[in-house]
Amino acid sequence: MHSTFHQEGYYIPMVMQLIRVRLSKSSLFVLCLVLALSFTGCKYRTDLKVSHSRVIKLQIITVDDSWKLRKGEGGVIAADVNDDGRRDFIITKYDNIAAYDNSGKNIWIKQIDIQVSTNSENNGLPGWLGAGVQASDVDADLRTEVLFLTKKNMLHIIDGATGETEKVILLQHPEGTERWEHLVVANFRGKGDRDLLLQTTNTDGYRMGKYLAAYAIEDLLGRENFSPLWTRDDFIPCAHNGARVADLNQDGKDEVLGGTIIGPDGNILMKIELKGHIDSIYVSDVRPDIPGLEVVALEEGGGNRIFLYNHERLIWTAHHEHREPQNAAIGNFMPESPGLEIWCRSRFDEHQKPFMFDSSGKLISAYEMDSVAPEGWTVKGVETIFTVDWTGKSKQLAAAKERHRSGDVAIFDPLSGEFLSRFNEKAGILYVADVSGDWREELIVLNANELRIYENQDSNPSSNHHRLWTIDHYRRSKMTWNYYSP
Ligand SMILES: [Ca+2]
Ligand SMILES: [Ca+2]
Ligand SMILES: [Ca+2]
Ligand SMILES: [Ca+2]
Repeated sequence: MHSTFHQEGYYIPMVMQLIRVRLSKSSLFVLCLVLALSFTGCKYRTDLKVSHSRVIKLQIITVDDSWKLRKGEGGVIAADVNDDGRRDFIITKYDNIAAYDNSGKNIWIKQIDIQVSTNSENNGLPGWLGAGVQASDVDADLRTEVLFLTKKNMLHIIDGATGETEKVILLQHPEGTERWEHLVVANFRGKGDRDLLLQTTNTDGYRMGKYLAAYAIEDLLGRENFSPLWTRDDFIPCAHNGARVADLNQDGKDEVLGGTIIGPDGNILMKIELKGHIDSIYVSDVRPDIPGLEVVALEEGGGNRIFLYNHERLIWTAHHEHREPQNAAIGNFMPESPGLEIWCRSRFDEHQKPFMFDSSGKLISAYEMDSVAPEGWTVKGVETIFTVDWTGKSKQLAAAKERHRSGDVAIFDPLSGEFLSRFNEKAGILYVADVSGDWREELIVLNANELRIYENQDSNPSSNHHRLWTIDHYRRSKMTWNYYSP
């Protein structure tokens, strides 16, 4: 139990509990009973029918619950806010942003009109569950800054460790837009995290984030009349989430990822021929035999195709009976097959029929969710599907929550659909990242006013593996995700 904190006039009760749960097949019943007794107050129980993860640690961080809740508005990211080498948590909601350290202690909390939204096509970016926040050392003083936009079109840069405001900058936004709506710390000049990408949507009609502007952060910090490095008003974005950036060609500078790939100097490098719009977009080294990273985009409408491409060419397109892929998980789900596999959830509102392609675009798996989901799982299937390094083995798995309800969370094998672990939850938000530091990833669940972190304590078969945070596109993806593109 932590003490209480006073900050900015708020009184914030903090509770942090650490519970170790040991589960084995033989003692499952006894331990469920123990768990049920331990959690009488919050009616908590966990079920694992699994050999993958017999030992789970659950950390519960109680977050400020005085916030106004607007479903889907705001999100969660992990970042080392206070520079102690451990990942902390930033939670955003309507009119609020708060940071909790790795142990669960509140670092700071602010009531401010942060730019978060629900569906971007009606309300602008960052879209459902988009956190609308970035964290990095953007001025090279070896301290992390936290950056976010407000509804009054201000860019706030605050000191991560203290929450003190370093700079508030009024931005100019393009004609026909309401304000800048999405921000991504980027490296466009090869100087590291010293640049900022801004994105926004057209105010009228179906809102699409076609407006981009890139700034050098030192210009924003130091000049009265700063001008952008470049701007564009013709970016082809994913329809439902903000732009992502990654160094596709590994030349030390970031590209901006969408239906168009924009180079670090603002020029269009590549454009895919969409008939519909992009529902979901990802970046990874899907094809290790091709230099650099590849982008996966899922099309809604047109041919309902999956596109694999990079900064210079289309590698392939594929479809499964022209069924809408809608959401995906990209990972090493079949280690014996070269490269990464692409799992697609399918559109069906009920009775989803997922399918999977190998890295050459060949269909390798298709099944019905109803035949693999455990008893009582919603017929609406899964959502917020993250690839997860849970076991420490080369085969990756996927984590997701029950769709369209604050429900359970599960880890499943995308190849077979087998549900390996199910966690009894009321998950409003699911997020996956390595926050424990053993390189494997944890499941981070926002359940009402509790942030619940599930960690696999089973033996780690590759304990010398590099930390995932050292991979630039992992770090950027984990700061820039939303519901459609975890
Ligand atoms: Ca930290
Ligand atoms: Ca700094
Ligand atoms: Ca590059
Ligand atoms: Ca590659």
